[in-house]
Amino acid sequence: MALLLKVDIDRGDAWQKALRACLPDMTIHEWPYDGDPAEIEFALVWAPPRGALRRYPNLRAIFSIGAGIDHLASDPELPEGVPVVRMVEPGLTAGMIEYVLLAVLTHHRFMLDYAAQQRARIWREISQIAASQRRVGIMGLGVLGSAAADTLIRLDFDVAGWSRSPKERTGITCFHGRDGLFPFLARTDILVCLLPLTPETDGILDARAFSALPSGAALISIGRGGHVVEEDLLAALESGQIGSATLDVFRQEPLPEDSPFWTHPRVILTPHVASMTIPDSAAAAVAANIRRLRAGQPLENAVDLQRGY
Ligand code: NDP
Ligand code: OXD
Repeated sequence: MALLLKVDIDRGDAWQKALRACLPDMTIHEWPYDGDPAEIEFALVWAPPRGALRRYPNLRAIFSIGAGIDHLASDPELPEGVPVVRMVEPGLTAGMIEYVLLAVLTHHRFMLDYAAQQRARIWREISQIAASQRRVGIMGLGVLGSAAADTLIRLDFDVAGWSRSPKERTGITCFHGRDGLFPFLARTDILVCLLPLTPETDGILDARAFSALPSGAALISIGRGGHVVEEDLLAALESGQIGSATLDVFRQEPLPEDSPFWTHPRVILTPHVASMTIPDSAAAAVAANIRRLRAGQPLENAVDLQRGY
């Protein structure tokens, strides 16, 4: 039996090496695979073409290369009854902590303003605010949101989180559900979106959400581009309601050349790299789950496709 691997072409070798080290008995076929479909027992994939995974009659689990599984859930022809597992691995979490910290500190310490002042040769201090006075709000208190929140708490930021179900977390003011959304936004100076993209969260960052934030709030959008209504964000940036933004994910990726975000003076953007799955640590997580399945134990981090994450 074999594992089908579909990753970015330039990461194939690193993945092959990592998987061979953790699963020495597994045959690994890289996408596209034209051999016997019955051989494929596991798929480890990012964004397979619609219906492609239906070809494999003996598929026992689909592992997403990334934390998000919207690239799979959006396939109406995904094979039925085959569990889908999202990526949870320490390398991906560590990378996300770094990015959130970098972005929060960038806004907290006015780095966009100082960069503009530098270009204009202006020497001017902006009054500093204590981290304890800076209210960071994290949408999505899952694996990544919680890890980022814990790090920010250690730096003394005033952290709140918003999730679907109620939570109690030391040091985090927790809000949940639709009723909790607007009170959460109202107390958030720096908003970090780390939600999964689901029918419920699509377009959640719209004009109403932006106007619920304190004037001049910063946005860090690193969940999925579909969360943001881009015209509403541009309008909010124009009016100053959103003072600055760090954007890593977009409705259309790669971001079209004519997008106004490329040159917006109040925007920092990166090409969907807030964090990346690290083959060595991720292969270990996938291998552990395959061993679990083979031993008749439940898979870890299997998603609920109905719920969308
Ligand atoms: P998890 O599944 O661990 O956490 C998701 C969180 O979102 C949970 O707290 C969940 O609430 C909350 N949530 C889901 N739906 C709603 C809703 N309708 N209302 C309120 N809260 C909701 O995911 P991860 O932390 O592992 O990853 C989050 C996302 O980050 C991924 O889905 C992906 O889109 C994005 N990502 C982006 C990367 C990048 O490079 N830009 C890299 C990796 C991930 P509850 O706890 O109640 O279930
Ligand atoms: C993602 C990821 O889900 O890279 O975006 O893990």
